[in-house]
Amino acid sequence: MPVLTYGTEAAEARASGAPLVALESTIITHGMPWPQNLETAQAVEAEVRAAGAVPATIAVMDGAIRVGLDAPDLERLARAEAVMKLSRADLAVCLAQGRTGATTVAATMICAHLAGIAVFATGGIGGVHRGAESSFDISADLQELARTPVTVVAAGAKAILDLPKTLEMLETLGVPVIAFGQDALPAFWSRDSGLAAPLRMDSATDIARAHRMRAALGLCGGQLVANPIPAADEIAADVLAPLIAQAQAEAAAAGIAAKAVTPYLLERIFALTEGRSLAANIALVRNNARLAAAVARALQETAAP
Ligand code: PSU
Ligand code: MN
Repeated sequence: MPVLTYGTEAAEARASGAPLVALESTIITHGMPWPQNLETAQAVEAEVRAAGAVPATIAVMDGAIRVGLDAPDLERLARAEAVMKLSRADLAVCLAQGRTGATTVAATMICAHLAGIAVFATGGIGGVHRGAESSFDISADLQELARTPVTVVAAGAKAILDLPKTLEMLETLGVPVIAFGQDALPAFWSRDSGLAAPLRMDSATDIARAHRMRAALGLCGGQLVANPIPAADEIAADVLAPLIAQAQAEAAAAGIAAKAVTPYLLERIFALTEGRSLAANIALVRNNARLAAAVARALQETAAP
């Protein structure tokens, strides 16, 4: 069996040259509860289609990388339990053992690049965790952005992280962090992190040009487009701050570590906001899907310099 397989819609898009947008699957299996996870995955795919591109949700199923999940597969993944959370380190092992795994931002970038897909929409990337100076917990997403040439549209890094350290790390790694349509770096559930973004762009065409320019210069790595959540859907940062601190303290007390940290914090913040964080999360992923589709289309119209 080939390692890389395509869903029906993605295969058609490849044949006809239609613009594709990659979507991750960890958000489905580890980021949201059933059944909102499936509803969100379907809604995000619909946003990409409505914006004139073709969605390709990526996961490992039955020992193959699946680029584009047909409807029954998407539902099977959303219902599945004991799915591996795959980053760069885990991908080959999951495939070799014929297991099912959900791809994080890092693993989705790798698979998208293998499939020739240049644009990827997610919710928020992983980053430098608070307390990383003692835990050393820094998401492999950051390294991946430094080495794999995919433009990732996210609502910034998740606000549960240490955002100043995450920005410093991205700068060190040479990753362009581009706020879309504003000067401030967005903070996932909130539009403004209180930090200035290093770069700003206001159109999908500019983002596509910068993507092509990096390739022309032979620079490895991708770009992070930080797209603020729509104003109507945001949760103010000062409302969230004490809840994030509480979730963090609970995670520490419960001894949560490594891959379990991000899913644990997201679930606790969901409970502490009485579901508001999930509604915001859904809104921001949909918003990112729309922008990613616009970038994928613009890339097709942008010649290499
Ligand atoms: N965005 C969301 N929900 C999520 C994630 C992102 O809205 O669950 C996932 C992504 O797959 C990201 C991962 O790559 O969390 C980061 O995990 P870690 O911090 O363990 O690297
Ligand atoms: Mn981690």
